[in-house]
Amino acid sequence: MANPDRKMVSISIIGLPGSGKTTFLAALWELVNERRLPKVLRFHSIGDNDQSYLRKIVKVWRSAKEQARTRLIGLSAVKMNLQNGVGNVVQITMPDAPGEDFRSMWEERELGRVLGDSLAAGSIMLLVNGNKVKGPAWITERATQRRAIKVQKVEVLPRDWEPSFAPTQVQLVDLLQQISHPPVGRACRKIVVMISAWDKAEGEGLTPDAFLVQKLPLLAQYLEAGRDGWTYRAYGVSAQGGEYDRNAENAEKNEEGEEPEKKAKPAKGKDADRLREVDIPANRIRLVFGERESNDLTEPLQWLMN
Ligand SMILES: Nc1nc2c(ncn2[C@@H]2O[C@H](COP(=O)(O)OP(=O)(O)OP(=O)(O)O)[C@@H](O)[C@H]2O)c(=O)[nH]1
Ligand SMILES: [Mg+2]
Repeated sequence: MANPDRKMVSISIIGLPGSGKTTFLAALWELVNERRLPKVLRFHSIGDNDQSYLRKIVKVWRSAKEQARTRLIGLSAVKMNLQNGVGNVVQITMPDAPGEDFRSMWEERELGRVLGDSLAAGSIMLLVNGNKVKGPAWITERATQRRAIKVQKVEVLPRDWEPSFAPTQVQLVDLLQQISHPPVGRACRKIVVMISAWDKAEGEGLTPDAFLVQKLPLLAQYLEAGRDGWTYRAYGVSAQGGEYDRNAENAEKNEEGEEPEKKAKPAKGKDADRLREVDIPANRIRLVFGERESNDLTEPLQWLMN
């Protein structure tokens, strides 16, 4: 039976395939269980939660290996009983869904019952891989590039448009619009935009807010305009702290042609050895908010809950 003193909070972690959802959850679980580091929320109890999935992904995270694509496992329920500095206990529910489920909300206009129920209420954490943003192709930019390299415009045959051709930000804005209205969800909620793989994105010298405005202007303007009543914050997160070793199962998929852009990359992550040597593994984590940096992944959860 549910404990009456315990607050129940649901946070839906959403994002396209490869946006860093599973890695974020693994890093969060590592951090809340790490007694040596200060944080806003820490582990309280197992309760009646099944934590086998969290234990499994944390093991992979600690070994500095990339997580398996969640589509190979399917949606997993994730529940954590956490406690704040004054002893209040909160049970946070954050299901880990395959990014393909969010992609099919855009491409096929389809949504399964279990995922639909989890998106209906509560706060949202939107993961966007800062290393994989597919930007719009501007005609003026293309023309300038052609002039610079002195290449004539080639006549391309018209191709039928498919939803998968849409830029990342178009897919994400549609996703947020869908979950802001019945029958899927409701408006006026809190959202954290987590720009993941921040170690790859930070080289541009932008704050997470500036990254959002420059790289995903449609998403930034949609949130800012407040039409669906979102209250938002943007963070940059490096849940691994750098590049982990590739997962062989994911590589196998690539060889079958599903994600060919990764095929040529080496199995060894360039930062993996260094990260495995960090004394307290949770110290690999980095979270950036404005100009501030910490490793407290529970701070955005606390903001989403209040
Ligand atoms: N460099 C770097 N890469 C990261 C970081 N976090 C995640 N990644 C990489 O991003 C890719 C996707 O990470 P996942 O956590 O599996 O993403 P996901 O959203 O769960 O993906 P699906 O399960 O397919 O929906 C993997 O190659 C990760 O290694 C990070 O902090 N730094
Ligand atoms: Mg995943």
